[in-house]
Amino acid sequence: MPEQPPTAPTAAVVAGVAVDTRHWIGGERVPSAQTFTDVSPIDGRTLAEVARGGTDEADAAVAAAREAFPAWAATPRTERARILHAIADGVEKRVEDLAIVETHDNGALLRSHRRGVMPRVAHNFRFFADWLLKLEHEDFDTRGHTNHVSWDPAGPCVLITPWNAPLMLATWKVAPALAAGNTVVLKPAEWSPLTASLLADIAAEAGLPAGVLNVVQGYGAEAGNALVSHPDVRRISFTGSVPTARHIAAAAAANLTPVSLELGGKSPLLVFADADLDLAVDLAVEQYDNAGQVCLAATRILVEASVAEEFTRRFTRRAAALTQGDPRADGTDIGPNIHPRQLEKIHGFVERALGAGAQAVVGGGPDTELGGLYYRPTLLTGVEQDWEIVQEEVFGPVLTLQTFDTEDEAVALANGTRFGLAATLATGDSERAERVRARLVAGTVWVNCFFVRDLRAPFGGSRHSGIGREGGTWSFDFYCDVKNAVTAPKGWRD
Ligand code: TXE
Repeated sequence: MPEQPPTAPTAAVVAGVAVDTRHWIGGERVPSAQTFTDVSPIDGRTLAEVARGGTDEADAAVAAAREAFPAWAATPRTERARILHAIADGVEKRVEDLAIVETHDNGALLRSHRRGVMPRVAHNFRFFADWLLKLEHEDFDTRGHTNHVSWDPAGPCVLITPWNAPLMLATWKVAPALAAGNTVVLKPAEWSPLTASLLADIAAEAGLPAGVLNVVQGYGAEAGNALVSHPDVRRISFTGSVPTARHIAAAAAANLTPVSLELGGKSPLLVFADADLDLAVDLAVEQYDNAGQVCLAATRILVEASVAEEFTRRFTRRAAALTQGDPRADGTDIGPNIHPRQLEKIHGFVERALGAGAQAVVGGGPDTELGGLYYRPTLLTGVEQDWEIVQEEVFGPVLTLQTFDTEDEAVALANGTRFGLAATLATGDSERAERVRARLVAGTVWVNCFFVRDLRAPFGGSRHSGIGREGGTWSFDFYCDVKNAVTAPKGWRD
C-alpha cells in the first residue's frame, strides 16, 4: 500500500454531508500525496480536495481486488445477493445525502436525484441480486456425456465512469460485476468524484468484504490509464467519450482484456406529420434534461416538412416556459453545465454553426443573467447534414432541426452519422413505426415515448456509440467466463 502522507486532506463536508475524499483500497482509506480540487458547477465553489491516484494506487487496488477475488467468487450466490440487497438498503437510507452531494458535484437537478436517480441506484443492486438467483446453469446430454455450462466470475474488473450521471452509471457496472462474483476497482470521473466514495462507505456497512469493491480517485490519464493498462485486470467496462474509448481499447488490446464501451450519441427524434404534435414537442423539450448532458439525448430533431412550422412554433413557446437556474430549487428545469471547459466546448459548436449560417430560433449562447455555467436551451435551424453541429456530440442543451419529405429521407438523415445509440419516433401510424424502427441503426428505439429504461432490456449502441450491451443477461455475459464442463457417464470404458 502506498505510504500515507500526513498532510493530504482526507475529508470534506458537502451541504452538511461528510465525504471521505481518500481512495478506498482493500477495506482501508488511503490518501495520495497529491490531490485535485473538486469544484461545484452550481457556483464555482470548491467542494473538496480529492486524492489523486496514479500507478501506485492503481497497482494497490488491483492487488486488493485480486486477493479478495477467490473468497468472494466462492461465496454462495444467496449470500452475495443478500449483501447486494443490504447495499440497496443502505442507498435507500441515504438517498437524501447522495442526492444533495451529487447535485453539488455535477449540477443535475436535486429533485430528480431524490425522486428518480438515487432510488434507481438502489434498484440496480436489487435487480442484479435477484437476477443472479435466477441465473440458470445449463445441463445437457451429448451421447451420454453431461455438459454443464456455468457462469464463472471473471476476476478483478476495472470500471471507468463519467460525470453526467455519476452514481447511476457506476452502479450499472458495479452491481452486476459484484453479483456475478467479481471484485472491482471503480475510477469515477474527476469532475464528479464524491458519491463513489459514499458508495464505498455504504458497501462496507452492508458487509461487503474488504477488497471486493475498491475506489481509486484521480485523473483519467493517470489513475485511469494505469488501471486499464494493468495485466491482472480481467474486464474493463467504460462509459465516456469516443477518444478515451479508443485509448482504453488500445490499452485493453495489449493485455487482451475484454472491454465494454458505452459511448456518446447523436440520436434523432423523428416527427412525422401524423404524430400528436404536442407529444412530439414534449419529447423534444425533454432533450434539455440534465442540461443536455445525456448520451441518449435525441439532439437532432427531424420533422416532416408539412408540420415543421407548427412544430417550431409550439416548441419555441414550450422552451420559453422552461426555468433555468439553481438545480437545488424545486421549480428549476435546467441547471448548469458541468465545467467551464464543457461550456466553452458547447459554445464553440454553436458559434461555428451560427457562423456557417444556422439560425438560433431558441437560445444561442450562455445565460448572461445567470452567468456561471448556465447555457441557454438552444434550437438551431438552417443546418446541413454534413455540418459539425449535426455530426458531433455537443453534450449541452443544444438541439438542431432539419426537415424531410419522405420516410426514406427521414431514415437516411436519422442513420447519417457515425453514431447509433438511440432513436425516438413520434408517429400516430403503428405500421409506419414498425417499418421505420426496423430500418434505424440504434441500440434503443423509443416510439412515442422517451427514456423508458428496463434493466431486463439491453442497453448500448452500434458504430461509434460503443461495443457491448448492459442490462440483464448481457451484463452477466460480459462479467462472466462461461464454462462448459463435459463429464463422461460412469463406467463408459467398461
Ligand atoms: O470524457 P472522458 P470527458 C462525451 C461528451 C463529452 C465528452 C468529453 O461528448 O463532452 O465525452 O467528456 C476517464 N484511461 N461523454 O472528457 O474523458 C475519465 O477520468 C482511462 C459522453 O469528461 O471520456 C472519466 O472517469 N480512463 C459520455 C471517464 O474516463 C480515462 C459521458 C470519462 O471521461 C482516460 C461523458 C484514460 N486515458 C462524456 N482518460 C456518455 N456516453 O454518457 C479519461 N478517462
